[in-house]
Amino acid sequence: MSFTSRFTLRRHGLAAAGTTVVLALTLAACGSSKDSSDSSMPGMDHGSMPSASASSHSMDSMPGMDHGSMDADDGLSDAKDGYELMSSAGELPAGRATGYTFQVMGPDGKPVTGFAVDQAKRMHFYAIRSDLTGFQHLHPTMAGDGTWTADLSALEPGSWRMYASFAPDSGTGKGKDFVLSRTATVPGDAKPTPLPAATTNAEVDGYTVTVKGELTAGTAHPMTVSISKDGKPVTDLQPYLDTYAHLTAFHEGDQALAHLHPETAVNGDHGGPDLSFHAMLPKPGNWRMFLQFRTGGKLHTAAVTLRVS
Ligand SMILES: [Cu+2]
Repeated sequence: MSFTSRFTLRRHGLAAAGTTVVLALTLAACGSSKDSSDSSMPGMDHGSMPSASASSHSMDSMPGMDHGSMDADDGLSDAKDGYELMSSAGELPAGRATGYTFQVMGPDGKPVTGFAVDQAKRMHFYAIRSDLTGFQHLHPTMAGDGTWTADLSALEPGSWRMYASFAPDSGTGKGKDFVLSRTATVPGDAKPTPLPAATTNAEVDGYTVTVKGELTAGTAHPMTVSISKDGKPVTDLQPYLDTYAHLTAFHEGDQALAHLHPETAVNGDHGGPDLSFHAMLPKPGNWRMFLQFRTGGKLHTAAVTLRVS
């Protein structure tokens, strides 16, 4: 899906919501019944918009495909629609860089070797510990037989989840986005870190990231991320993976993954300070969000806890 059509959808959603609010206020002013504020009014159903799915970013899909299934999109399963994430690496060493090797097995029982480029890469890989610390976002390399290797930085002891995000470019899964994951244990004395409290600000490398938006589970909402430095708006964001910000969020407790896509079109090395997202988080609770952006050739990763009601 292009940025243009995504933007159009968002504009449509905002317009519909704005209309509804005005309508509700008008009815209330006329002394109408409580029904006027019923959230089931036409135009309020953001969840039905095609771009609502948190991890679905391929909209040129086949008819009949189910973009609305949240269970299939939380990234917690190792298999979906005949595709399976396979790895023999159930245990990984602590405290040093290590490779995580895996394959995606297709419905035909063979490793998939053909993947579509999405956000500049054929495979996106994430690692997170069960307490939502230690986030890593990597782009593994594939050998000819379909074996991928993700070069992980040092891991702390504990229980980890490894996610592969990809779209096959042939077979029954062609054009469909998958996020599959497996757990891995890192032996040693695991010291869980309490999740930082929900907030709207985060600091990283001298930058301040501010998040604006009311988030409700299962409903798409506009969300704005603003980036400043030394109190001044940042306007020199460089493209990173075809966007000005890459945003991944993990749910406290079960490590469900949501991938949010900026709607702001990319145009050279002068992005910012405001980035618009279509935020769709499938479950209520706390989400640890990792926002990655690039300036001066350097990648920054800000982490912020979001409360979703
Ligand atoms: Cu990636």
